[in-house]
Amino acid sequence: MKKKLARGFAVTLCATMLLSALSGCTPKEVETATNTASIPAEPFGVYEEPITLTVAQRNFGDAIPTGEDSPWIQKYKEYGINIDIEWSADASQFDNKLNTAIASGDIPDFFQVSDAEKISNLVRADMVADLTEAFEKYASPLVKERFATEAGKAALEAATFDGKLYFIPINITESLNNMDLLYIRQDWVENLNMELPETLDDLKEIALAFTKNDPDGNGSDDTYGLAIPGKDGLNSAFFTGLGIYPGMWHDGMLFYSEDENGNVVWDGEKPEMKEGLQFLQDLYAEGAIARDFATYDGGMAFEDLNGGKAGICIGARGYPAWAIHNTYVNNPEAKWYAMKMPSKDGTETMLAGFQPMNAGYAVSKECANPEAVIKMLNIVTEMSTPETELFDAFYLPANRTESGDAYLVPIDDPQEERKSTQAICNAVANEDASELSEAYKPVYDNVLKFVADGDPAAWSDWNRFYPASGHAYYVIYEMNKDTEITDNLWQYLPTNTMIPKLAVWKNTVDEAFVRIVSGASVDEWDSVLESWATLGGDQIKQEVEDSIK
Ligand SMILES: [Ca+2]
Repeated sequence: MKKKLARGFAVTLCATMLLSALSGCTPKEVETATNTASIPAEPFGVYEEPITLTVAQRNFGDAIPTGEDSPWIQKYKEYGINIDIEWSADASQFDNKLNTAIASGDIPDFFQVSDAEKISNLVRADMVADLTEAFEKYASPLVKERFATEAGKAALEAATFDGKLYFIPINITESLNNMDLLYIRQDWVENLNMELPETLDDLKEIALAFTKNDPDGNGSDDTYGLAIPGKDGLNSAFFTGLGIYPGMWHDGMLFYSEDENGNVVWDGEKPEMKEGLQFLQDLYAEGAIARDFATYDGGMAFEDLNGGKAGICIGARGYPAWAIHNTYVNNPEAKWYAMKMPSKDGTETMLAGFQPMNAGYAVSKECANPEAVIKMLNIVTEMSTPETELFDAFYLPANRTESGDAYLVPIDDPQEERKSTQAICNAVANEDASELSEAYKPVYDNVLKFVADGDPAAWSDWNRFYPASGHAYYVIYEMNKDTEITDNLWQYLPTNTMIPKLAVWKNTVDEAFVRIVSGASVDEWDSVLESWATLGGDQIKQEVEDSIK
């Protein structure tokens, strides 16, 4: 898949011209930095004559200083890199301030960009440096190794425009990390003498029994099946049971795939979409979904789950850590079982691959030493990775309490969660933590502690990391090792034409979802799709098609 400049730019031209017109600025004419050639290409080479980089920094109220006193900034100094914080802002104000800086043409040497619109504006306005050569020459073997992973390669490609690398991608994740799971009250299933679901029909039967057959055995009609966190709870993982992925992904984009004729389609256009809506409508009609789910937020859904009112939910691998962790505290009989969504016929459900990054570091075209940012990336990576010469446990990701913005150029191993899960699960299986990194020993201790004495404080680690089916992280990283993943045909951040259209579309879909699940005809979905075609659906589909030619 080769990305063309036209993908992001022809379509963003108007927005950027508007931006320039409003601010009265035109893209700056700047010379390409020429002094990199005289510096030997050493990934950790110290600048004999210290250089200074200006930076814009987001603040998160971190415990560790994020300003000049940051241990990271002190560390960079040892390499002859002085960091001058030109401006900083709270996370809530940072984007506004950055927009103003971009519009006025006055950007610092480097800064984080976390949305597609700014990324394409910066490239279109020719304000950011081409990092291709600096990355090639200066990136350390370890950094290159991280970017050589499947997720790393895809992220680099997403940050490459017209063959030039303009951003250092961050927040790179493996597709497996985005996999949602079905969580089900196993103790209720057992109370009702039922079996865990193998098909969607089984799941429906269980949801209805949770609603009607007193699964908690208290003699009162006080439970229901599936908790949905509000009208935008059109949970994509639910539809994976039908082999489609119609929901909005985490960076606001839709999932596109090819139909049997090889045409690009949004998954919501496939016939399985109506099947799924019918399934949910059936549950709602029988009271197995809360009557007022449309007014729910996440907190209300979690309250129902933790309070023993609802027995099924669909969500991320972290749910046992922060969403449903109080169920066991409230009721030591409660057992949450994590599993992949069952499918129609009991075969394996699909896994969907997302676009691999949602943010990046940009370097100003006026920065005299773009390679210094690559060096900082090398230093951070080395210092936070055990078994490297520069490693210092203080900088280990698991030991850091500050946000990534404090150390300015973070790149964590995209496979970190998979590797740590495997290490923890292996250690627990062998009851031997001698090979386990210090950072993961508390998790290991908790898993064994829960096995020994059922300590509620140890429940969420046990529920996630115990090496057996039913345990969230084990299910995701160990039981899916060889699972084939269907990648979204669109692997980039949404373009400027997509962003506003998708925001409107999301509202339309949310409302249609509520209407249909609450009882309107499933055929209403056809007219919703017709309106989408003219409101942007066809145009976006064309962009997706063009991107894969
Ligand atoms: Ca009951």
